[in-house]
Amino acid sequence: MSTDVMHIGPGNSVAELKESILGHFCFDVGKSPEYATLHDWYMAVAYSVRERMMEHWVSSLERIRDKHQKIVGYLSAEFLMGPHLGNAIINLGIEQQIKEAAEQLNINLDEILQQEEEPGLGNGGLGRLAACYLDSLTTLKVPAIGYGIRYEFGIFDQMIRDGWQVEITDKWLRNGNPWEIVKPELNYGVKLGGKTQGYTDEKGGYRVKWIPEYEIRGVAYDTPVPGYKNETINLLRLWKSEATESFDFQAFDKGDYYGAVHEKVFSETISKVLYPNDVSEAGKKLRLSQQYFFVSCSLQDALRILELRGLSLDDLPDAVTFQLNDTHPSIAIAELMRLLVDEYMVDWDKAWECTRKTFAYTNHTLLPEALEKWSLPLFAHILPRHLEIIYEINSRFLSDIRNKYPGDDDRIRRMSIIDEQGSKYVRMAHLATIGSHAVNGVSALHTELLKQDVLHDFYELQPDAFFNVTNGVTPRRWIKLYNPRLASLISDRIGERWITHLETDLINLQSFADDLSFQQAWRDVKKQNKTDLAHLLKQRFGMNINPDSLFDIQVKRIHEYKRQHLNALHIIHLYNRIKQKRTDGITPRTFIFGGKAAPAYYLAKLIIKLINAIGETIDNDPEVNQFIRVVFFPDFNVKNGAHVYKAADLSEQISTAGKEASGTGNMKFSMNGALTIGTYDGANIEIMECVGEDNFFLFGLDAAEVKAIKQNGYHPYDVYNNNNDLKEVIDLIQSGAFSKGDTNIFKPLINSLLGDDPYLVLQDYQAYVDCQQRVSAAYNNEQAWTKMSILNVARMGKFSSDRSIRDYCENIWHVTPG
Ligand code: 26W
Repeated sequence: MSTDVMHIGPGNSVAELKESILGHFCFDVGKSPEYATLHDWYMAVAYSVRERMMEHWVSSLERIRDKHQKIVGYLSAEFLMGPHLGNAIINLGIEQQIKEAAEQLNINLDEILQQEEEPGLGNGGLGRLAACYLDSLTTLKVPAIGYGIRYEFGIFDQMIRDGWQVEITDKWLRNGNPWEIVKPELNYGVKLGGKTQGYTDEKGGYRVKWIPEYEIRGVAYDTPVPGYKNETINLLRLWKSEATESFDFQAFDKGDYYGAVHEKVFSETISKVLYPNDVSEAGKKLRLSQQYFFVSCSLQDALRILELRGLSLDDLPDAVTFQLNDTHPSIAIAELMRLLVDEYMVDWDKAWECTRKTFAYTNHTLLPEALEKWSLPLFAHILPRHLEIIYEINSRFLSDIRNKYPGDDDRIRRMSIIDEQGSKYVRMAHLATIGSHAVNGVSALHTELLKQDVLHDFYELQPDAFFNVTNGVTPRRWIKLYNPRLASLISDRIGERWITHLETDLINLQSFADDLSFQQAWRDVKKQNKTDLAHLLKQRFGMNINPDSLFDIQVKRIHEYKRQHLNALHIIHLYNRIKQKRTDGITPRTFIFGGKAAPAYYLAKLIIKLINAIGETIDNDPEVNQFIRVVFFPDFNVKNGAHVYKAADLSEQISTAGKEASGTGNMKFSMNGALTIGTYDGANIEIMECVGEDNFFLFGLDAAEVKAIKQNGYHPYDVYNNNNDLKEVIDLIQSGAFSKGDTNIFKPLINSLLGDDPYLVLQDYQAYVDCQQRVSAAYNNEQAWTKMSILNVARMGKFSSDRSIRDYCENIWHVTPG
């Protein structure tokens, strides 16, 4: 279509926006404004804003059709996009006009924004990273498609009852979703189960056919992803599973009504719900089916686009690059081989070369329990043909290894895709590594550990295939949208270019670090943000916190390796000091926690209970709560993050060294003026290098020391016995002081700490408490603290996701930003 006729886009003046909102009210919401609910207004505003993306969306799609342009396909089982409306308004650059239009319509824009239910289609860091990356890809004008699953139920909503986490189903679609556009014509069949059959083709070659047990269908739901003020829109394409009609008909023909309905129910189950496990892999049949489902749809879609662009299969690696966001989509490697070899009759070697050139793999974790593996019987049951293909890939790969390292049988065992010690498994990280031309970790330390440890043999084989791309976060959402006061203060001094040029421009703030009036303005912003959070906690949960106290915040998934319980032990240490009237040097603090625990992760849930129990005890004790308070902010998610990062004085990044691959919350906090107390782990290290050691509170063992201490035999019980202060803290929990005399409830946690303490909480305890003492002292010097805070922000430019995406473009994808 000629693009001329497309110049029908609506204008962005206040009058036009107002008219558009009223128009959508009438034609889409279908109500008279008299009877409007806030949600009705939200829908009308959302449609009006979406409409303003459509013209550029269509022209951006034209670029995807340009055959000379390489497209990035970001394959991810999770996308934690956060609410769309506020972000779209910012990226389209229409905040002022929308605000005025809303005022003239007598509606409150903040209240409207609150109406949006966030699409919680992810667990934590990995899913949010995918969303930040889509923002940066689009802002950098790289044509990209995010491919994933349209879960009907995203991550559960968390409620706290009697201090315990309770999970509530996330019904994010119940009031409709104005951001997605269903594309019924974009649908693909996906086979599952059954068996394979060999046959001879017309040229006498041996071929294999897959005779599936089921076929389901994936339908595309597209959501526009706007770049920052650059008239570029990419797309997030999520697949919803449906029944294949032909199957229904077959069953109906046989008069098997129940069977047909059952088939339909089964088909729709595939995209029903997000697995709420962060880190630990579940090994469930449905999860493997989900992974295969979205990958298969996405690859078929990519091949369709290839054809649309007039290209052939030979062009695939130059036309598209697929990034595997962890191993969750790594079955794509076997699926592309299957498509090429079985369906397009490409010969194996050529298909393999094409596949390896097309894929790249990002690893997000070193924890052994998070490395995905599928038992052979389960795999064979769902994907019989893929298992054969994996065997073939493996046998060719291992024969290369045998040639290279003759007689090294142990190496063969270690590198094989199939784990054959005990029951057999397919190791997805090995498949992803072998089938990709590039493998990357997500922080400098993490990449080093990948090379030394988890993927060491692969690194030795092909050192040039390993890269580091340190994570980043988008300053559009995480500063401009969620900290508007700070954003305008920064822009007042250094202009607005930092929003898209964080690395080069933010540093200009440095020259104001000693400027007393700037410092005062800086403190005013923080104080207002803290007051906002205090109001919100009061209003929503009746909590009382004091904005004049130090806000010490830890928000992230609850996990032993992230050590929320170490934070809790420090709080009890302060509690003891206050009770013993040793309050010298105690700075008033509010400890704020937030985060979800995987529903089946008992110890994580017990940590939540402990935090709430300490909080409640302190609430009821005026002697203590004049100094400290502890609150647990329920249901931490992207939307709630809006109130949290900007209000922090201190950011807790206290994982056991070597365990947190990168962390991205650490970046959000520091960019918003919090100082970090942290271990030598993940991206903390690079943050500290950038902001300067003097502006960072480092404590505890480093990764090498953690490894050494574990090898030499770690005895947490001795640590406990040799440290009176620590002993008092642990004994107080055990005494039932926080559990109304119940001495049993926290036993599993205490037993774990005193037993083997796998995350070295006790070992790092004293260093942490001492470091917190330094924090308190530093906070009491207002000017020095403010200066550190300004320097933290000024020096965080590296951690923009724009920089990360540029790294991927240059080193891994070989794509030139537009
Ligand atoms: C199979 C179960 C499962 C589910 C999720 C295994 C592993 C995961 C993810 C890898 C968990 C995750 O979100 N990892 C986080 O990724 C972030 C983005 O790179 C990092 O910043 C975090 O350090 C890492 O924990």
